[in-house]
Amino acid sequence: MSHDIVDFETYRTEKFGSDRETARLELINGLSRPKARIAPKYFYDALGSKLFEAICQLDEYYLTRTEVAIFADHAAEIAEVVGPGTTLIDLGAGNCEKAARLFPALQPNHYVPVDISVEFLLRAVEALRKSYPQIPIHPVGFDFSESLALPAMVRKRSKKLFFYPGSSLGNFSPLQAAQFLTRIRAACGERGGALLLGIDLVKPVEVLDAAYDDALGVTAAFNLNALRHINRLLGSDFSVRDWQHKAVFNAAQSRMEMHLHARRDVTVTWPGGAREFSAGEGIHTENSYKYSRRAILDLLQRNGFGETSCWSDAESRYLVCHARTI
Ligand code: AVJ
Repeated sequence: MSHDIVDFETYRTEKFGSDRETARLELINGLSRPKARIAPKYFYDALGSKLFEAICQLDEYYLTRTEVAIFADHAAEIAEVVGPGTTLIDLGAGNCEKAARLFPALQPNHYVPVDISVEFLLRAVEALRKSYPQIPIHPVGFDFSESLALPAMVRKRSKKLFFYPGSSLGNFSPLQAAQFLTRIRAACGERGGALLLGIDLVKPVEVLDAAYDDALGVTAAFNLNALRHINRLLGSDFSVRDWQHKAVFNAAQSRMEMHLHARRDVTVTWPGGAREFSAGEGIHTENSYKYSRRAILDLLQRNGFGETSCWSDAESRYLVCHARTI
């Protein structure tokens, strides 16, 4: 355990020494725009990660359980396509549950969970090591949305399988998604590698609305919790009570959007700055793009991945794809 912390700290200081300052500047930039916005990665502090786990248990949030069912129903075929002896690199591992469920079928040689929420990740890894003592686990804590600069001991491994489930690719704009896939392609190296992707599909708006504005209000809490996280990072004084969760489907862009709307006129201050919001004004906190099967296959093909195999559920709500580097 202590080995991981040292390992992580060393890596972080070398490569990402100014993470906190970068976050501060990025937040100030987003909050100061005419249309205020923050990146969805700010949902995921320790409480945010727990709230997301709770979202995954909601009836309305079909994504997680549909994906779980696809992986369970097609585990043998997926393992066949993947082949033996991979280094499984789990981007946004969270509680590592999804990858762990694939261990029996995939039998990876090595597991590399990557997540921005480090304490949460290390706790999950501790438990995982007890269940799978035979699989070497090398957790890495960093924000892979900006760069995929993995530690050398991971970089030099062959047969890399990047695992990017949970429709997280949907958080990127199509252009960012293309750039991200290109980075994964490069990180696979020249001896080839592959990507195992889970992505949400386009569907009737009522289903989407319910999934992003659930009856219990867990998604609202998840969205609002970003303000508490920002207060800690920025020293700002957001009062959660002043804000309201909004979810809306943007059909033109094929994306679900989450916003926080000011319930009254609000002034938010932080060391060195401030922003006024009038009642009803919003902060855009997330885009969750919904793809057609065609669109995702095109995106993969155009950005270095081919020989694609796909699996879906009976209602075509969700898609899992395996694609090799080309
Ligand atoms: C983890 C990005 C896939 O977009 O559905 C859940 C996050 N946002 N409820 C998604 C989320 C609102 C989620 N992803």
